[in-house]
Amino acid sequence: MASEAELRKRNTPKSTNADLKSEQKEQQPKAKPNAEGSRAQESALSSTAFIVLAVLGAAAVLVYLNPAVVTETVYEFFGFDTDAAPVEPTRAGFVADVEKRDAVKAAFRHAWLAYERDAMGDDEYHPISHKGTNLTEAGGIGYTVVDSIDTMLIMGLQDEYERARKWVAEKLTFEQDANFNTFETTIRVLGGLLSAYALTNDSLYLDKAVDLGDRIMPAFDTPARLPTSMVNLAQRKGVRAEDNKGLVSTAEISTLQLEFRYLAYLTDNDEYWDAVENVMRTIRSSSLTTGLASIFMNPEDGRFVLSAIRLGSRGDSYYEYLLKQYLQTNLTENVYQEMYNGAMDGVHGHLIKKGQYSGMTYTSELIPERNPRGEIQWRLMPKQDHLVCFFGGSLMLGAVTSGAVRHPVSIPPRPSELTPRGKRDWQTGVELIETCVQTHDTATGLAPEIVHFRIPSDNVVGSGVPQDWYIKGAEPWAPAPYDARYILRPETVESLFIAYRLTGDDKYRRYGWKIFQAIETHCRIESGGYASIINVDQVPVVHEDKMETFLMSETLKYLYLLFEDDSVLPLSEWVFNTEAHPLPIIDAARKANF
Ligand code: DMJ
Repeated sequence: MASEAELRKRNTPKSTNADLKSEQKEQQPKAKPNAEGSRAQESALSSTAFIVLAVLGAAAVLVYLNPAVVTETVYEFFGFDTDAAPVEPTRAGFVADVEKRDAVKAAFRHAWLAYERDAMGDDEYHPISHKGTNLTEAGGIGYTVVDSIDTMLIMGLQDEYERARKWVAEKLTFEQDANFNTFETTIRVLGGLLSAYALTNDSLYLDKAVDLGDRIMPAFDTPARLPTSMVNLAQRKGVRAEDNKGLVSTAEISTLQLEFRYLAYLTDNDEYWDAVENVMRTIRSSSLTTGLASIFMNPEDGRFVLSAIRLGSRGDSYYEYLLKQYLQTNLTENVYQEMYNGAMDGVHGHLIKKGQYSGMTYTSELIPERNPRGEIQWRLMPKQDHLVCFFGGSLMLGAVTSGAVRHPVSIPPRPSELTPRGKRDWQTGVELIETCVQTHDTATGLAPEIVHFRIPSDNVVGSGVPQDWYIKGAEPWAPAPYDARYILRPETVESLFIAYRLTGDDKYRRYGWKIFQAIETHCRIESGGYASIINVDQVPVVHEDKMETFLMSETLKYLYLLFEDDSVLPLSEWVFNTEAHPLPIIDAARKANF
């Protein structure tokens, strides 16, 4: 942070003195040799000079502290499309908010130390009963430890990190004869190991990642080469999930790519790359003409199965990884840009909606139904999962990369730096983030798991303008529905972090701080750890005895980075996997081959 003297120095713009002098020059010939008049004129002159200096000084302070506000004002004044192309991109002046950043770091320690005390090495933590559990009876696979390691490195928690590393070195084994979810194991454990390796260059993590990757690879042995939902790590065997008739989730099979591609890059073993690229090839050849993807596929024939289309569960990270694969290889694999652009056109054409009362931007789902004649019709369901809140930040990130005329763009981007698609996506991204922030307008200040938006057929009665969104089934006399929970999810703060990095607009930090304070007030367990709550609209809250691993891997990491200097993990050099594990942008010789 600049000292006051430094600020003052910077805030005395050169033009101010010059302007003042020319003003004085102009005034001199008009002055009458009358003493009183001359005193009056001198005093008028010095008040004018004072006002000019004060206004220019205030403007300079504003520009220095928050360039985005000024840029936005200028954009708004002249209209979004009227600016001239800059020769050089502009950049917001990011400074860490040390106090808030360190408050988040303290929260991480509060979570980690409780877990370490009560459950070190167990996959999951229950902070109220002070217990840990494993995902299977066979034993743990480092779900919480590995998911948390890179956050410790980023936060500079050296002692905690050393102990976690020791556990990985001495206790972590994947020789567990049980079925583990292919997607979750990849994004949390493989992603965590690869990120730890990228941040430290410590071969321990790469060796473990290779071991785990090799055990997951047999999951791809299906007729269509789409990975099974589960994998037995000791038997090295893919296992069809009993639920969903052996079908696979689109998001789950298309959210392994960053991890396996980076593993291939590090090891020069193209088999990892081929396995995940095959999945993308199959998806592309089976895709709907709208660019959208149904949430289930059949691993037998590689085709989409008639099922819902949404940006929430089972759909979300398909869209996220289209963009991130394009980012991972530094915008060189055009097929991902093409798929991403097609998907974003589909999303805008079919899923983006406006609330009927306050005009909030939200995303709907499409549900396939058969009409009485047996024809398929798609019904719009105005339901938005908390999970969808990653999408605002993702759209903004896509706008400044896939949707940019040239790279890098200014911070925030100037309209002339974005393509029409980029401008559209930026605008929708900004609006969706506002919507997600507004869904925190609850008794606790935390957003529910699922919100519904009102549509005209709801026939809302009563006076006044109702809020655009509501929690379905939430009635004062009834038990809280599933939708009303907050389970420490990261998606809104993830978007706030990205939006802040791309704009420098302090409002994103203010939103993030409010959410952090609500977590502190309602989810923090005094004896250690944080717990989910079962109803965001009930105070005092009722806790659920679970601390999801993504609190430490994602929620607190994104909050920390929101208040950190932007030289830490710049978005031009790192791409975050869907569990917030940063992986470097790579100059891979290998490119998409389809
Ligand atoms: C995380 O495990 C990942 O972000 C995943 O993509 C979906 N959501 C959870 C956190 O909400």
